[in-house]
Amino acid sequence: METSKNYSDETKSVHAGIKDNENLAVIPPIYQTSTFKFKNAEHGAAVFKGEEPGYIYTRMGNPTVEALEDAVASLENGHKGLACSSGMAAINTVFSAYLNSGDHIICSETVYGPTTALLNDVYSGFGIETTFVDIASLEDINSAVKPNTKMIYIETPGNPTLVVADLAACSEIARKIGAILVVDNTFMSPILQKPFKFGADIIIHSMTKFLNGHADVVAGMIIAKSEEDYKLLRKTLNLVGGFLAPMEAFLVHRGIKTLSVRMEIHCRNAMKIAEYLENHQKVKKTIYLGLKSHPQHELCKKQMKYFGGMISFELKGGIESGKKLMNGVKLCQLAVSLGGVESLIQHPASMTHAIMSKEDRLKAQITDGLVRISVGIENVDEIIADIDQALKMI
Ligand code: LCS
Repeated sequence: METSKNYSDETKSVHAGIKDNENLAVIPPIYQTSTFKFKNAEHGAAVFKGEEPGYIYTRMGNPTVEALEDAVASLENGHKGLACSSGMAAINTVFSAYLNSGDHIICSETVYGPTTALLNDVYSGFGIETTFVDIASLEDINSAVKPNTKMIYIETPGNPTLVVADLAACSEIARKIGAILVVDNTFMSPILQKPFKFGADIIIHSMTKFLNGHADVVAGMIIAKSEEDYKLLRKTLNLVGGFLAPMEAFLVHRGIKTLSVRMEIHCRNAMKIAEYLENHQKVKKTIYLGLKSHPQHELCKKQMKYFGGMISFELKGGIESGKKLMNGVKLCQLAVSLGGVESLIQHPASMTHAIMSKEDRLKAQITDGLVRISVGIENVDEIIADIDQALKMI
């Protein structure tokens, strides 16, 4: 299909990126090849120079991967996508492309633990300084600005405390200081939130999560808004090498066909589970963007379609009660990752965010008692019954 911007997200999920092919297969073949032939020496030289269209070598481009890139770029209303071998590869490619020694980056203090560690443990060694801020506070962001600030990097909502950034206000700050705004949109997916609409410059996804949706692939995506950004990012990705393999790209593209319906059920189920948790006497605090009690609920209504499939909560008995809950559930699986059709439960302080120092975790309000649920698309009453029987054991 023409990846026309005029189609709805429901239609794009099913058709975007799919092109007519030699045998008119409804699902195009998987180009499981590392390299491509040239017709002759002249053709090879012309393709390398970019004077003739064609593929060269899969790290530099592959039709199966390109189909997925077109699909996600279309869903995000962006210019072009760049598929990466993981979400971390996507993040690293963006940092490598835009940050140089002597630069400063403002990063949300609430991001996936390894993103914090990548800046603290790797990029600091390259002479890049990071200030971690509370992205809910525009004052905090403004006061972190330095003359050499080149990038503002946010996840919204942030992993795992679901703190929300005001996308329009962040892009305004970035524009004012001549920096770029990079948004990790993994928790929302393009169905629920469109960061380009609010002025983001680059979007990142861990496609391991909602985009693929089936917990069987690790993959990432960068979406560029302009040809200039795309060219820089493509050159960087070719050189740093974190390109996505064709089979993985095929699987993610297949997963995206059901993205819009999956997101609807994730959101519906999560709302019901959050209401159940909020009213449970053993639960101290429930964090869900759809609850009126979420301090940024009104902002969420402005910049997202629905409130997502992620819930974090704290039990009155702290971490010991949390452990009992995680050991007591039967239908929900005790595992990290998120965004798949199955409900997963995990403990950020000892799992996804264990790589951060306790001090950094507490600054980001990732308390030891916090438990995170990625709500799946199972029957919601059965998920609640599972949590309920586990809570009775505490
Ligand atoms: N961005 C976000 C918001 C994430 O949650 C993750 C992984 C990544 C980037 C990295 O993507 P990956 O390289 O794993 O594809 N988040 C995980 C989590 O919360 N549990 O396990 C992985």
